[in-house]
Amino acid sequence: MRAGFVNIMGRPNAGKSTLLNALIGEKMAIVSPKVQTTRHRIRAILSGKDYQIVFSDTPGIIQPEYKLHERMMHAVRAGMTDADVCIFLIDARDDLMAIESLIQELLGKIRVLIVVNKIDLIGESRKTEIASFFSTKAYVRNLVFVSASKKIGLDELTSLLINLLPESAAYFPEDALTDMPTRFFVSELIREQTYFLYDEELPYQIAVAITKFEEREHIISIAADIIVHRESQKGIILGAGGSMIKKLGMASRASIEQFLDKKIYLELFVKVRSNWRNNETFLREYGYLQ
Ligand SMILES: Nc1nc2c(ncn2[C@@H]2O[C@H](COP(=O)(O)OP(=O)(O)OP(=O)(O)O)[C@@H](O)[C@H]2O)c(=O)[nH]1
Ligand SMILES: [Mg+2]
Repeated sequence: MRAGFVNIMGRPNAGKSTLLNALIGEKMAIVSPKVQTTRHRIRAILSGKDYQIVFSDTPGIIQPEYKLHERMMHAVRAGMTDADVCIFLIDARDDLMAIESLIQELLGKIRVLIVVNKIDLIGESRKTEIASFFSTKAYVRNLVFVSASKKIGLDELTSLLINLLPESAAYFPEDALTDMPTRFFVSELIREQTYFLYDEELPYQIAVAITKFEEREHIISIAADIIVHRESQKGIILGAGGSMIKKLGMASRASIEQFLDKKIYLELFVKVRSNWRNNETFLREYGYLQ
């Protein structure tokens, strides 16, 4: 039996959350075309007959501008030190020198498994170029090419990970997918929809707090607050005559029902919490501080 912890890190938009979902085969982490989608360290567990891999998806590495960002980078650093294997995920089109400096600056002596994602977007010559660039680097433990969204190279990656893990008993029950609460995933699924419904900067200014989660026999009754930090944003979230929040509610409900495999009743409220991204009390309340 082999078991251990694998951390997935990398720059925003590399496809970390897409990779986690593809490896687990379930939607565990929200994904969007915009950068900085993931804010928490998200644990998801893959169990087989003789192995268990506990993955952590982490926020993309950025230069912190707010307390929220500092907490996001805290989640990245926490994952570095306690993992058996550190995956550094890159976009196949990334500037390799920039990736190298980031790895060296961030990781010091920790060696990484470089996973090159989005190979569906590059040709053979770029692949050769990437392979030769990393072939001589001391910080590289292994190099693997995948496409997370097209599901290419994932079995090879999983086998390699199992081989890199120490011999150990499983850490979690075999049927566990995560050790995080359902409420967390529900709030994330609502937040995910905001990336698709609202323009530009607004999703970055939003937090979602679940205020009610009541399981009844045939339905789960859920209420959530959409937190914004200015009064003007409240109007945008609501939309003319409440049209946008209605869309948000419908799209969220569909994705939560799919995730929980149960009917849900969802109520959304908008609350203004001035400058919440820099306020420790609010960050704690919305789950960004442990
Ligand atoms: N073409 C292509 N696109 C991909 C692939 N993997 C992920 N993507 C896309 O890349 C975008 C970012 O994916 P995410 O999984 O949210 O990226 P992330 O690294 O988790 O981003 P942050 O959470 O913001 O750090 C999404 O639009 C994905 O659909 C891939 O293999 N090929
Ligand atoms: Mg992500």
